[in-house]
Amino acid sequence: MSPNLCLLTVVPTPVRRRCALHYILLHLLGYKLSMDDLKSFRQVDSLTPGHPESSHTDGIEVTTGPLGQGISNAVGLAAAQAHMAATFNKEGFDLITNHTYAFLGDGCLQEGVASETCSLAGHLQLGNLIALYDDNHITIDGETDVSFTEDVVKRFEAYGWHVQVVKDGDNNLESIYNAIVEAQKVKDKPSLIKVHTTIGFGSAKQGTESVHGSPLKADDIVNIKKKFGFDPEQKFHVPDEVYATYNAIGVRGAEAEAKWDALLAQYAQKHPEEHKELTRRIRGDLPEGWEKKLPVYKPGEKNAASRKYSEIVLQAISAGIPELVGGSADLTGSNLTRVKEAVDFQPPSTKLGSYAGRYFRYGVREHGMGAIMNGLSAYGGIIPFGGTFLNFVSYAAGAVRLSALSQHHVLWVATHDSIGLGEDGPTHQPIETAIHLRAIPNLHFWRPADGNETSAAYLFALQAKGTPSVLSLSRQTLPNLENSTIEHAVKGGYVLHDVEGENLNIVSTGSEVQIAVAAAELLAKEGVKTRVISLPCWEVFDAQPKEYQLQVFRSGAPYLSLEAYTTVGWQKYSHEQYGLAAWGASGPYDKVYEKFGITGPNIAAVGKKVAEFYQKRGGEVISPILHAI
Ligand SMILES: Cc1ncc(C[n+]2csc(CCOP(=O)(O)OP(=O)(O)O)c2C)c(N)n1
Ligand SMILES: *[C@@H]1O[C@H](CO)[C@@H](O)[C@H](O)[C@H]1NC(C)=O
Ligand SMILES: *[C@@H]1O[C@H](CO)[C@@H](O)[C@H](O)[C@H]1NC(C)=O
Ligand SMILES: *[C@@H]1O[C@H](CO)[C@@H](O)[C@H](O)[C@H]1NC(C)=O
Ligand SMILES: CC(=O)N[C@H]1CO[C@H](CO)[C@@H](O)[C@@H]1O
Ligand SMILES: [Mg+2]
Repeated sequence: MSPNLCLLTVVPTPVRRRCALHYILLHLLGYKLSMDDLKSFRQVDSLTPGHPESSHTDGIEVTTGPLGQGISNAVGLAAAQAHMAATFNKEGFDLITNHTYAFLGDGCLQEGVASETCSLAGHLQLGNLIALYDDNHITIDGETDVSFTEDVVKRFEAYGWHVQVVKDGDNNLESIYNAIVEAQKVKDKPSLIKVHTTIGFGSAKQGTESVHGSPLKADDIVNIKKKFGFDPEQKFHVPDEVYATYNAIGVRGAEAEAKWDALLAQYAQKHPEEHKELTRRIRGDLPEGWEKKLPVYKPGEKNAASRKYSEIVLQAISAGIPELVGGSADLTGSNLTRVKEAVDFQPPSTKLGSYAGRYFRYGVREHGMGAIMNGLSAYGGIIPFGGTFLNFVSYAAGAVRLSALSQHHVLWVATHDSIGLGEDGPTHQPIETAIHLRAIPNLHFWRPADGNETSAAYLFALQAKGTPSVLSLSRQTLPNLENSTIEHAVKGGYVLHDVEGENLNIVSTGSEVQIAVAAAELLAKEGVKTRVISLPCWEVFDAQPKEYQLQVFRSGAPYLSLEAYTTVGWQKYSHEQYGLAAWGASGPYDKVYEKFGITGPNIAAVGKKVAEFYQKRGGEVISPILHAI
């Protein structure tokens, strides 16, 4: 377990001064941040980037920067604590007791994601969450009068929070302290402490937006230092007594940690099984042999939608992976994300479940779900997954990209993944979503073609510690394709249907792979020998040895890509592309596929044209993945 000096989780809001304050506190408290690190604030390759990054700097628990994410991550951290405590604390063993503290500003409260998550935090009665709101009436554009005049106290009371107001946060530090102590006593509600402050307190520019981002003038800095009793000549100087004061806090933290370690050791004696589980989960190791439970299918066996294959996987592995904590943004029935024996994660007083429950009812809050899952993952011991329609993963984009940047192990079970969802029409049919997700570094976008590929996607995604995955799953039924093994699919791409001396290759994903196979069969009858490549995950395929990649994408014949999305990006793996030129359409799904020409016969016709074009043109057809750099 990481050294935990204060036994606090502090989630900062992403404002420059607060980022600097956070780094300074970490330095004073003895985290691995030197004075030189502080001096290289915001410089390339420093440990003190412009906004704190959790995978980068010691003591940073979540990456914030986009406003509203930090407070939302805090809700996830607090929920994780409630869950882990309910799962592992025993009589006499109050092992998991963390409070989560978050600082937030006007900007965070204006962002919609904070409303989603703070509303849920109130419902969940997360008494261990304490948020301090820096109520300074200023954002970048100036006075909050121009856009933010709501009554935050009433709003949070309506969410079910315990709210306190500190009138003079500039001078009355004791009142802040007292409010925190009060908040700690409230066990059945999250707490908001609204602290009235003056931005840039002490500066000639205090109380104005100009102190938000631009450095203070030299003479102003001199005045401030004098005002607070510092020597204006000294820079980057910490008086010894300040180090001593903070050191004492560090020592207190180290003592608390030693005590905690002793408690954990006693727990190991009294509850050996639970201890083994808890420490395994915190290390982030999966239980041994879990993957043996993954379903495999015979060719032609039970056609099903890949969302259904996904449900079968979850049902098969859930009992064996207790850290898998699921949920859905109000699409449980459609998403098939809730296993039969699941208990809801709910405050016991609601009688709807318990904190030990492993199924979150996120409500219709996709962005909030994403940000909360990041917090659940950051806490440790939990692998969260959340269900929604693939199209609505876009609603959560702000949280999804932070998952990838912060290396959170989070899974999205994204169903209704194309025009194949049918009647709901273009508002619900993802077109651009896949390429957006594929463009995010350190994110795996999986689009399995059948049962085996769905098992492969879960196998890879659950083992990919430090990488979030989006599993794109169909609403419509898909056959189990001959030659689609788990071993093949975990490579991200493979030859599903091989021929010698091919005239054409079709590369496809998910529900369109069967259409590619049907086209290949029709083409064979016309003498156009066609290979079919299934490419369920670009990023995983791109990480394979070049030699393997070139076996799959060998030179010789043209490559045609087929996917019921925009063709943008497919140029990387193909010479010609077939997909959707614009939005989808509402109608029965097979009719919608027909409308856009994504059928065996039409793709065969398109494929024939492609093969003939390249034959006629002559010359060598080089693999689309062969490049100089
Ligand atoms: C999602 C998002 N939008 C915009 C910004 C740019 N931005 C950074 S700070 C800020 C204003 C923050 O105001 P407030 O939270 O009140 O902080 P204060 O200036 O009072 O410290 C804005 C708009 C951002 N970081 N994230
Ligand atoms: C919660 O508390 C435990 C025990 O004190 C500590 O090991 C852990 O790091 C804390 N978690 C967070 C997220 O602060
Ligand atoms: C699924 O994979 C297993 C082994 O991984 C294989 O035996 C089986 O034939 C595959 N099923 C299909 C439909 O290809
Ligand atoms: C499956 O693979 C085998 C061996 O490569 C091959 O003979 C067979 O034609 C393949 N099946 C299909 C449907 O491509
Ligand atoms: C496990 C689960 O929640 N299954 C549900 C899936 O959705 C169908 C209808 O949409 C329900 O009948 C199932 O109970
Ligand atoms: Mg402000």
